Amino acid sequence: MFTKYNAINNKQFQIIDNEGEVINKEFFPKLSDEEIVKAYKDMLFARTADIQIVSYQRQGRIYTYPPNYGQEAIAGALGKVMIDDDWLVPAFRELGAYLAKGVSLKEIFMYFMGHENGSLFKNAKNILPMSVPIASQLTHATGIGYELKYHKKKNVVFGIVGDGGTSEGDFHEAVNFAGVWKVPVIFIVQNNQYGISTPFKIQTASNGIAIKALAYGIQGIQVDGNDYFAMYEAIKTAKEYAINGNGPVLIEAVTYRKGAHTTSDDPTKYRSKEEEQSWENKDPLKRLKSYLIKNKLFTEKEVEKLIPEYKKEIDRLFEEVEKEINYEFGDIFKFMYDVIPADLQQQKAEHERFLSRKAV
Ligand SMILES: Cc1ncc(C[n+]2csc(CCOP(=O)(O)OP(=O)(O)O)c2C)c(N)n1
Repeated sequence: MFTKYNAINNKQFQIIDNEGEVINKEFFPKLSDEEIVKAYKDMLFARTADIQIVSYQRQGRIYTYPPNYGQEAIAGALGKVMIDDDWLVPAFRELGAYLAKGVSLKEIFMYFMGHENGSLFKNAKNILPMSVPIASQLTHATGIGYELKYHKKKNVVFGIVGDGGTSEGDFHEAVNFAGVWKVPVIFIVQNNQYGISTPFKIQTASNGIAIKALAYGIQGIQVDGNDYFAMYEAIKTAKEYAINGNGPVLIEAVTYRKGAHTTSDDPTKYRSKEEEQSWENKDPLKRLKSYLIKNKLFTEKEVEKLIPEYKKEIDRLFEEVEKEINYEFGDIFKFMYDVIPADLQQQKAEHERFLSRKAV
């Protein structure tokens, strides 16, 4: 695959078109029909959860959330390739991958409700916490990769970052040293065209991100990030390549953030309806659904039946969290320092005064 699709010829790797038609039979993945249906269901579940979480935020029941919609094929494909022993070093916009790793939806809710236990990831092995300081996670990914290589382990690290994150120094440090040390790290850049309101064309003068792999002396490939099959095949091939001691791979997954950056952002301020519409045809769920329907693996009716079932389950879990979650005043000051510094003590005292006045 890397002979045909690589950073030098800058040819985007694709397997299905916008209508779900297979246009690249040579690389069609070896997945059973059941596995493909399951992949679609997982992506649909992630999207349904996303939409529900945004609505909880609008109801004032959750603080903030970075919607994933439009990007589900990347996390879905990664979730399928990744095994328990592989490491997931996430950013914050890959819900399907956390769920595949064993993170519970309840933990995700708690995280965005500002609760400590939201980062416990109790049943997930080999995962770091979500990383909001953009790209800082990638140096950890390279470090973990070093350990895997040192101990001759047969597993890999998946380090996730956005297009905006590639402009950070940490991206350079992480990818550069991964190349020098030839460690088994797959860097997946979710190029969703925006870093908040900054469009990709002013993020970098480079012709894409995959091409940057060349300068680091590593393998790079640009993939249609809205094509589940292409993402699956690219990630799987990259994993085999890295496990066989060939070093890291940089995957640029070209996609579109259909929603807002977070629930406190309004994308109508910086992008046009026409632009949004043009990406609508490339929607990853639509494309995979078209494939399934064409191949008689699934029907529109079945999809319509699934969504309310998923919603019900998601609401049930959210209501459980609302009942279980228990904040105590002072928690916010408690967990960062052994001895609370003077400025935080002052803030704590001020807040206590505020609450006592509010009580009167
Ligand atoms: C080091 C750092 N600088 C700035 C920010 C503020 N910030 C939060 S998200 C974001 C944009 C990230 O864009 P991108 O990496 O493309 O990821 P996306 O949000 O599109 O998934 C910025 C600048 C931050 N969290 N961390």
